[in-house]
Formats: sequence, C-alpha cells, structure tokens
Amino acid sequence: MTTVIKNGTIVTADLTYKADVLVEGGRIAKIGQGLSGDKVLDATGCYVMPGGIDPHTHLEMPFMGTYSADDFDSGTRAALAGGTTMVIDFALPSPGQGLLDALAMWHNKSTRAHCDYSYHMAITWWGEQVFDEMAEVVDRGITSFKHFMAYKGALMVNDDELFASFRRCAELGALPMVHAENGDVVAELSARLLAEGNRGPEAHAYSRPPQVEGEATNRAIMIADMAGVPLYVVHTSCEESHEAIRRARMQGKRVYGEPLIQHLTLDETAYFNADWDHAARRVMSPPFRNRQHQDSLWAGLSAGSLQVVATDHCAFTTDQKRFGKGDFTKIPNGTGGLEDRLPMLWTHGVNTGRITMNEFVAVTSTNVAKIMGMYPRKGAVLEGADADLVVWDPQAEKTISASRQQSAIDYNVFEGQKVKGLPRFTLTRGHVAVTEGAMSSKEGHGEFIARAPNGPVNRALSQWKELTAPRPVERSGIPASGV
Ligand code: DUC
Ligand code: ZN
Ligand code: ZN
Ligand code: ZN
Repeated sequence: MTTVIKNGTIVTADLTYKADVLVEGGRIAKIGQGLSGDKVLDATGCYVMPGGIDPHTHLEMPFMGTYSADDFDSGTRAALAGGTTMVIDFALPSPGQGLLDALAMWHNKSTRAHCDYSYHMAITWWGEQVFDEMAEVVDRGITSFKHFMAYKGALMVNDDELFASFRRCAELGALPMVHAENGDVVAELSARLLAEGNRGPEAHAYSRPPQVEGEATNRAIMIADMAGVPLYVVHTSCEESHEAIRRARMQGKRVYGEPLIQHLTLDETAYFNADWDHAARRVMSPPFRNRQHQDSLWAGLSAGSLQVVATDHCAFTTDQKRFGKGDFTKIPNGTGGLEDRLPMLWTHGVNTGRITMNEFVAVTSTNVAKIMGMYPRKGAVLEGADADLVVWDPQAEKTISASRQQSAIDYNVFEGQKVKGLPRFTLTRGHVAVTEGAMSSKEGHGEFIARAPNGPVNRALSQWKELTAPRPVERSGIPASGV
C-alpha cells in the first residue's frame, strides 16, 4: 500500500518548493513531480512539513501529590490532532529509585502511544548507582539527562550533584538539560509570602521572579562549561535567562534555549484574575511573564539565539488544581499545550511575520531532531526519512475550546483564541492519524525511538585559543624552555 501526497508545497527548515511525496512502508519513498500511489491525499493549497516534535512533555507523571492527567493515550492523540508526530517525555526516577527501574515504568506507560516517542532521563538524586546506570541508559538510546535546579526537597539537585552529572554526561557524549530556577530562593520567597498571608495563585508568580531563572541559567552554563559539555535549557521564559544563553553562544559555547508556546502567547495578568480557578489553571513553573519578556523570546526565535518551541505539557484538571486552595505552593504546577503548539505558533509567529515558515519548521521539528540526535530519521522531508508529516492548511481556522480537545482535562489555557493554520492531515510513520480534525489514530501505533549520543564537545573560545596559540620552536627534538 502506497500513499501519495499530491499538489502541495513542501516546506522544510531550508527550502520551499512544489512536489509530491510518496509514502511506502512508513517512510518517504520518493519526492518528485507527478507521482501516483494507491491512496491519494490532496494537499492543494497546503504546506507539507515534517510533523512537529515536542521535546518536553510530562505524561502520567507523579508530581506534587498527584499524576498529570494526560497519559500516553490522550497526550499523543492531542499531539497528532495538532500536527505533532513525536514527543520526548521525561522518565522521572523517584529519589533513591534506579534509572533503569524508572525507564521500565515509562516503557510500560508508553505502550499506549499513538505516535512515536522517546524519553529524557531525569537525574533526581546522585550516587554510584546513578553514575553507573547512566551508561546503560545512553546505550539504550536515551542520550539526554534532565536536572531540576528547583523543587527543593523533592526533585532538586545541588551544584555538586549537577557538576558530577554534567561531567558524566561529557564522558558519555550525552546532553544535560536543566530546569533553571534557584530552588533555595524560591523556597525562601514562598515561605515568606505564605507567612505574610499571600496564599493565592498570584503569589506563585511573586515566588519565582525572572531573577531566579536568570541566576540559575547563568550558573548552569558556567558549570556545563567547566564540565566541558553542551547544555539545553528548558522552558526559557524571560530576558534574564535568554540573555545568559545569548552571551554563552557568543562566547562559543554550545548552549540551547527552549521557550514554550505558553510563555510566547500568554502573560502574567492571568494570575491577577479574580477567578481562583482561572488563575490556578495557569500556574506553572516558570510562571507566565510580562510583554517585555515575551518580546525577548520572539526576538530570540527570529535571531536564532533560541532554537526550539516546546510545551512542557503537564496537564492537571481543575479538581487537581484545587488541592492548592488556601496554599499556592500546593497547586500542581503545569499547563497543557500539545494540541495547540503548532496552530498557536503559526498564528502568532508566521501570520504576524515574526518568523518565517522555514523558521517555524526549524523550531518545532528540525532543530529538535538535530539537537536530540535523531536527524534525519525525524524532522526531515527527505527520501528514507520516517513519514511523520503534517499537511498544513494555512487558511483553515478554528476557535480553541476545551469542548473539542483530545486532552483529558476540563479546560484549555488558550480557550477562545482564534487560530488560522491547522493540519489537514497528520501522518505518523505513514499512517493517516488525523483528517481535518477527525481522528483515526491507533493506540499502540507509536514506537520508541532510540537516539544517538551527541558528540560535539563544548569549548569556550578562551579554551580554543590555548590550542591554536603558536608553539615555541623546537630545535633538534629538544622542547624550548618556558613551555
Ligand atoms: N514545571 C511545571 O510547571 N510542571 C512540570 C514541571 C515543571 O518544571
Ligand atoms: Zn521544568
Ligand atoms: Zn517540564
Ligand atoms: Zn500504522
């Protein structure tokens, strides 16, 4: 059985051109003119792009006394409905639990996935077992390790643990990632706010100002530089963090920044809404920021100082959010976005001229595949690549509503937003999973994707100078003095 996508315009991170795409056996078999196949998908007026890859989701994750409400079933359905064909979730060992043990748990949950998936492994504690098992985790194709610099007393790791783990990542060719917020300062500010009687969702934002993120981002960058390893900073939400990433890159350090679609399009006024539920549903870490921070993130996407747009999809129902009534520190942190990332970014980025279509593909798919070691199997429209594709109709419109979403929660943080630009078809390894909003995805269709170790070394320019400086002249095999 072959499928041909006809009359569309292919849009990749580099190129825009008219061609048909022939799909066979889950892969792209041919790209060319006038192709035919058993089944025809009409892409007239549409763009044919690599399906989105969301490198940051938390599906069915035990967190803050509960579990995130979307699992690999509803979560990956939401992904496909919005044109995303792969997710990278976080396997999260509880403190003391082995990495391989946690990995087995995540493999169990993900058997329900409708699209392909991978994991990052979280380092939530440090010890010999963790050090040893990191090598096996990399061998199994999980080549990125996440570190929480916040959530003190739960997931947070200290600087000595961070440095040890980063050095281990350097040895293994793995990519360390950080949730960059100063957890000690957050804990201190939270306790003070509560003591002063500030118990509502708005206090969540006060407890995590941009400085706690900027400080931790700078610290992680310096520690990564000392460990000689690249660094990926998740959910970059503010200018302070973006500035640190920008500066590091200018200094020749391989540092990546990942804004979320929520931080790009929603702002802190959500927390000052008189309706407690409205505000609490938007509690996540880092919190939403003001317009100046948003402008910084958009500028970073167009200038290339920020490389990826993700969701940190970690959805909780209103009932779960209400665990935090009377104490904002108990509101489960997290928002959804898997189904809305592409339409929202297209609407607010491409339709406004802030980013080009090719940049859209880069930040939603191709850059992720490259940074995370799975390009060009994923993130590419190339012969031989997986047929993870979205046929994008730039004229299709809808109003986002929880009443029509795949996610299992009872609201949507983008409720009422009008978007223009939606999938006409979403294909996961050749299988047509979505046709104009109608789902035909299959539970269990998704497969685990093993990723390659990264390889690139991280050297500040200052360190390169040492290697390229002229060497003292050697005479008759005797090294010159003063070396
Ligand atoms: N932030 C959230 O809001 N939820 C999940 C974890 C995180 O870092
Ligand atoms: Zn985080
Ligand atoms: Zn997260
Ligand atoms: Zn199939």
